Amino acid sequence: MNALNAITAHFVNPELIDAILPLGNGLINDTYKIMMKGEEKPKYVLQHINDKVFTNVEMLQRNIERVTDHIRRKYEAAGLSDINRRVLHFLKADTGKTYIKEGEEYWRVMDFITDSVTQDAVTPQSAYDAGRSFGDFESLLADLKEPIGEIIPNFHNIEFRLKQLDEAISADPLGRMKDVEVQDYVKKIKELAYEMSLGERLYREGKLPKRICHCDTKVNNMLFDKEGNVLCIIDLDTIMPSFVFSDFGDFLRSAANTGAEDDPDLGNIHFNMDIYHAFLDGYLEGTKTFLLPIERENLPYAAKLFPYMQAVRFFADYINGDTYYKIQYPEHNMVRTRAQWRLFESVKRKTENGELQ
Ligand code: GN1
Ligand code: MG
Repeated sequence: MNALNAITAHFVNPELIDAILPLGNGLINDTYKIMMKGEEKPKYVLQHINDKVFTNVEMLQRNIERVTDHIRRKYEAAGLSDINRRVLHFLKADTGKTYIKEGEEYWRVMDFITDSVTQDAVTPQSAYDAGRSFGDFESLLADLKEPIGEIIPNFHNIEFRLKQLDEAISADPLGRMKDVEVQDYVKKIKELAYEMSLGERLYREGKLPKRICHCDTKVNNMLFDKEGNVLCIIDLDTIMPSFVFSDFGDFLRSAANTGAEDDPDLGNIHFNMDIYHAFLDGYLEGTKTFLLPIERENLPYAAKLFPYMQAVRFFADYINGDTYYKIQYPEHNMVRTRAQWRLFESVKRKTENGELQ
């Protein structure tokens, strides 16, 4: 029995496993699909949990269980069909927990959602549906009584991310600060630091609440059915208290970008207004029972904040010597930084023109 089979054996009968194959392209965790003997479609998903990023695995799984149980109960009460394809379900291991520790490594297994696909691009129609889905997701969790831990403290706190960038600049382990382009990005980022920290200031002034958010609302963290309808929200690791800006802004960062997150050709990168408007309409519909005026008014700021914050995070990782994000080639984090910055500039210009409302 190979290593992956031995791990999976804590969750399912190993005699029935046919093959375990790579799945997806996340930047943090490694994911596999589990094929069972005599079945054509994958049955389960095996995931290695990156415990350098998610240091408290017990809290991580508790958060996810609370959220998925809560959503499942509401779907059941509403008499929804096909619930197993609409909300993730994690298997209990022979330890009684939804994860195991094997040596120094953590693993978990969930059901594979059949006949589903991920997409890297959206249409205005699917952007509207995504807005509804993430809005509904927040709305479903608005009355969750059990606490949800802040799994990565200060995850979307831009002041904290800027501080981490300062630390990277001081440490400069690979001497990357010698580069003129790198120095230029430091300058451009710092010039806008105060303006971009608006959310944290509103929070300190007691004007802006935190809510239970998904905090990684990239397009490829949704499953669609064959007809292109949103089926299920996945990648629940980063669910935590945050500003609604997280879910709104991070979705548009990937969905409204006409280029790739790491596009080396900056000419491909623009902020697509049709996607913005469609997503906004869906999101406002999904959140209408709770969204406050201060949250609504600042959604254009959120659209700007996320490419800015992601540029800061990729850039700090580049200066730190690529210790956080998986990279495919040595300059990858710098290419990502340029691409996110270009997107940020595009949104910023449109915000200043009054195009984002
Ligand atoms: C990471 O693993 P993945 O690709 O779902 C990151 C997000 C970033 C994203 C950039 C825990 O998400 O915050 O936006 O990469 N997740 C974590 O693509 O840092
Ligand atoms: Mg992901």
